[in-house]
Amino acid sequence: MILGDRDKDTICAVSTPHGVGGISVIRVSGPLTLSLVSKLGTFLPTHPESHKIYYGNLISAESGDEIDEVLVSYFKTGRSFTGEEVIEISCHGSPVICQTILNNLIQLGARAAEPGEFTYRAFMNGKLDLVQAESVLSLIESQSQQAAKLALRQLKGTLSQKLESIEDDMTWILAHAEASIDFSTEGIKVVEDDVVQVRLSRIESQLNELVGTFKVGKLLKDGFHVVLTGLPNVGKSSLLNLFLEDERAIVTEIPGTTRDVIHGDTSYKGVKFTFIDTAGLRDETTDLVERIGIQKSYEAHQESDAVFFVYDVESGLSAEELQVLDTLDPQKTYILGNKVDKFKSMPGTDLLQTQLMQSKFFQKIPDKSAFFTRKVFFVSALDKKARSLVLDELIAEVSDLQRQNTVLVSNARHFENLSKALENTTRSKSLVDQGMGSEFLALELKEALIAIQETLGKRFDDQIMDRVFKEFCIGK
Ligand SMILES: Nc1nc2c(ncn2[C@@H]2O[C@H](COP(=O)(O)OP(=O)(O)OP(=O)(O)O)[C@@H](O)[C@H]2O)c(=O)[nH]1
Ligand SMILES: [Mg+2]
Repeated sequence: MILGDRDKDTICAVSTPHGVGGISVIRVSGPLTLSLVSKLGTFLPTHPESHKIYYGNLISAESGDEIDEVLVSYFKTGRSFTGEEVIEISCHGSPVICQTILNNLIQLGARAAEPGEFTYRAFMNGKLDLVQAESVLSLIESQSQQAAKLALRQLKGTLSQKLESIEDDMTWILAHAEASIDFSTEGIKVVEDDVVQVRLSRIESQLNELVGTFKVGKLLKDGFHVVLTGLPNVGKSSLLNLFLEDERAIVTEIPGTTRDVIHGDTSYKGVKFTFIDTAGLRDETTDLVERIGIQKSYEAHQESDAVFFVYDVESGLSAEELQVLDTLDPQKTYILGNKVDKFKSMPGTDLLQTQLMQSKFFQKIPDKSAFFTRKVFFVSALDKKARSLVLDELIAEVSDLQRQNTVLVSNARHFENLSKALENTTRSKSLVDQGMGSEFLALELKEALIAIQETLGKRFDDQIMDRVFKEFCIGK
């Protein structure tokens, strides 16, 4: 995405979704913006005011035909999204009109913008750092209120500020370490090891905290992917419909009803959930379609954030079900005992505990009592309460972090860089502990600093730019 000379071109693109709409917005950015648009919109004054809207007709410079009745917003250099002179033309939302305006601008000397080029220019002109540029994309793509909130917080710079303060601390230590190297022959100590250790510990704990938020940050950004699994007829599809609040899957009393993987999205307390219903697991089926469905069901487990293992409380856990449980990852498995409506009183966990006791699955759980309070539910697909009962528990961790207003990391690139910075910081600390010279500390900490600076885009190369901006579409 390093465009070199092309950075000085005046670029244009439709910034609203493609297709028919009430209005569409065409964005133009670059040094020739006003002079080019003025050739089509002769109603514009020679010196328009920044952030003001002008109304008039656009006339084709070549044919003299009227193109459309439009509103033109003007943003002067230094006061726009990209930092350059920007005009946004709001025209009627027809692809034909948009294309005619773009063609006219291109004929006059503008160039069609590359994907993400407006945001790229904002970054190059210092309007946004790289973390903020990425949050523009997250905000555009956000599919839930919480994801949008998170992206907006990042766009406003909460994560960037935190990273900058870490960067300051690192720079301080590096400066002192380097000064110590210079004076080392004279036996002068520029800074005591204790002071360095305190700062390193602070950096380490801040990085640790940030890295630790990635799981939740990612869930907020992309939503929870939950797979419903279990033997045939236990009520997986009924529960899917309950969670989605929609009759999405077919429910019958015939075992083996669901044969393919069924997806559906829903939102709970502003968080996006994708539920995946799968074919009931059973060995004896001779039905080829069902077999493939069962295979897909196992594959879906791997990619999910949570697995809901559903069983029928009336019949209890069978040997076959215990076998299936053994194949699941206890970290992300929840057990849903379904069909409690068939009982007069709520069944306790005693029977389940006894049955689970012998299983490999159970042995892999570190905190068994927490498992029963947090991850076992007795529900009925006929009772709507089950939805909030289970989903509240799933978002408990998210809600906690949200309440504390923690800065969250939700982007894989940030996570990788911060994890690297954390490793280097931890190693720096142990070097100081071992009484190694400042040159070793400087070498190690420099790596950590680079990782932070790459995150913020204070250092970048083609590869980093490509990775960030390839996700964008044209007009952003
Ligand atoms: N009483 C009662 N019946 C239920 C409940 N949940 C599901 N059922 C019934 O159980 C039968 C099977 O339900 P499904 O939702 O199709 O079960 P499934 O697990 O998707 O079954 P397969 O797709 O065959 O694997 C249907 O007759 C449902 O009406 C429940 O909570 N209580
Ligand atoms: Mg089903």
